[in-house]
Amino acid sequence: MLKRVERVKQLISKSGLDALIVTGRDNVRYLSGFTGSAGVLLVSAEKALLFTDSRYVTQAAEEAYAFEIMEIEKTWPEHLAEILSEHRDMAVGFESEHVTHQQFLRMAEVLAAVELKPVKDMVEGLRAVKEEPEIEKIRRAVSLVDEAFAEILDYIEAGRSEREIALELEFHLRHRGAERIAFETIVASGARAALPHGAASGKLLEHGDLVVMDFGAVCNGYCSDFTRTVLVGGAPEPWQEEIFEVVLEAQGAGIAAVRAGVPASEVDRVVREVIAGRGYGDYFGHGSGHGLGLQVHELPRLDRFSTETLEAGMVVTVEPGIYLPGRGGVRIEDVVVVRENGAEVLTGTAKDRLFSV
Ligand SMILES: [Mn+2]
Repeated sequence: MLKRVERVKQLISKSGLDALIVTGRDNVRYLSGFTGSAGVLLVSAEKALLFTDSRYVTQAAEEAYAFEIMEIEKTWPEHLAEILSEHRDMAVGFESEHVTHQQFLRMAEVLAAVELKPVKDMVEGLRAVKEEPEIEKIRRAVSLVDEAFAEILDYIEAGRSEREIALELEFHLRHRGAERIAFETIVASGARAALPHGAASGKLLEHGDLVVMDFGAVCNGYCSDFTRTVLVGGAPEPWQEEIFEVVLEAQGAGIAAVRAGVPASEVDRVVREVIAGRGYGDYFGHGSGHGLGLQVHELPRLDRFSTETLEAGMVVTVEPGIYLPGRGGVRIEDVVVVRENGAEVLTGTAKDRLFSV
């Protein structure tokens, strides 16, 4: 944690700030180690303070050992104002994406003597590049989804509902040690497989359905994210086989493009080129992937608007899909670590053929 605090202190001074107020829950956790739901940090060249309420004082002292713990009795802006009262004309950054409008009004009122400056993605930018122990936690979360997927294959059959499949998947994840699921489990079958984010519904699986399953586990705070598409019963129809092959080729091309120094948008371009080249460009709307860590979606983004460059230690998904409205869809998603000389694929589940169950 100390190294992270030192790095954010460098960013604070490089941005012309005297201090930073950290309110994003995952940013608080990343910098301090504190996992509770109510914590605000103040970081400056001299100070590393954690404000929390009486419920969390003991826990905060244990987890955030590098921070001075301040118990909040009123609201955190008032406590910050007391701490900063002797510092006039100070430039204090706040996380504009992690402050409500009400909190901002309160800050502006009680911190009138300091200059409040909105900051975006400062801690998120640090979080994008993982330390090896973080990668190990993600690796564990990925191994849980691999195991749960292997378990679910025997369970999937015509007549079961998407929600039953989701429940069973979530049971396997929790049973094997996941703290929780990383996001609402997607099980989308038949025509619903054309909905890129079709949360599991009461629809029953039918013979011949493609089923897109997208789910993740959280281990030690770190997420996994995984998608495979299976076919319920028998042999695929030609169109099912074709979109599966195109998605598989695009996903492979994307993974092959991942390397330190490559623009994140380049991975998306390569993926999109394969899909468009086969005539399905209009049926792939979302980005090709995203970073993951404490959050299931974090920096960098792998889409055409991304301005980030891949760096060694980033962990990203590569997840193209093709969605044919009214018919069905296919998505394949793996988690990879960006290394100097290419991608290290963490996901272990095979993908070279359409699973038929
Ligand atoms: Mn994803």
